[in-house]
This record gives sequence, structure tokens and C-alpha cells, in this order.
Amino acid sequence: MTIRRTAAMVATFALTLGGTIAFTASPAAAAPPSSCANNSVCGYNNSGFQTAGGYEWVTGAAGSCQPVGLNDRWTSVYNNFGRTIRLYRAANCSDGVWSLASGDSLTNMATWQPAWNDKITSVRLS
Ligand SMILES: [Ca+2]
Repeated sequence: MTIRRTAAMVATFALTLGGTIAFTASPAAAAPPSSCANNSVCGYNNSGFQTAGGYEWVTGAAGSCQPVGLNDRWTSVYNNFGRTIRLYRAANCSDGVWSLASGDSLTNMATWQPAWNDKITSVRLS
């Protein structure tokens, strides 16, 4: 699992370099963390997108529901998927929903909304 994710990250970064001109042509929100690849939703165990303590990126087809690897551990999240995404507290995109527009992030769910901190289990890439 770890090896495949690393390979995917390299491929995504290569695409990012190739697409630099296209991306700078459109208005953008705050820049994503350097650890967060394009076309993905990045979740971090700690606040402030810190990679220490564990992080991951979730990607897939638009509209699909994806499981979170760091189940019930996300404290900060950045939506770098390019479309609105929805967060859920249970598997298969059930139990509550919180939408994040493209480029939006939650820097610390522990203070923002404790009921969601360390609760995210699945993501809808809508
Ligand atoms: Ca956490």
C-alpha cells in the first residue's frame, strides 16, 4: 500500500509540473500544502497540515465515495481535488456531511468542531 501510494504521488507531481501554466492562469485560493498532491483530498492526523504524525491523500473518480486510510484520525484537511468534496464520519459516505469547496481547508478540527475531529471515515469526491 505504501509503495503504491508513493508511486502515485510521483506521477501526480510530474503532472503538476507539466500543468503549471494552466494552473496559474486561473484564480486560486491559498496555496495547498506542499505535501498535498493535485487532484486529491489530503488529511492529516495533526493540525495545520503537519506531516509528522501521519497524513494521506485520497483520490479517485469524480462522484466516487472513497474510504479514509487514517480512519478517525484526520484533524486538518485540504481539498486539492479541484471540485467540492464532502466529508463523512462513517463508511460508505454516511453519518453527517461537511462540504469543502475546491481550495478550501480545515486547519484544526479539534477547535473548529470537536464533533468532527478524529471522526472522518469516508470522502465523497463530488
Ligand atoms: Ca488527529
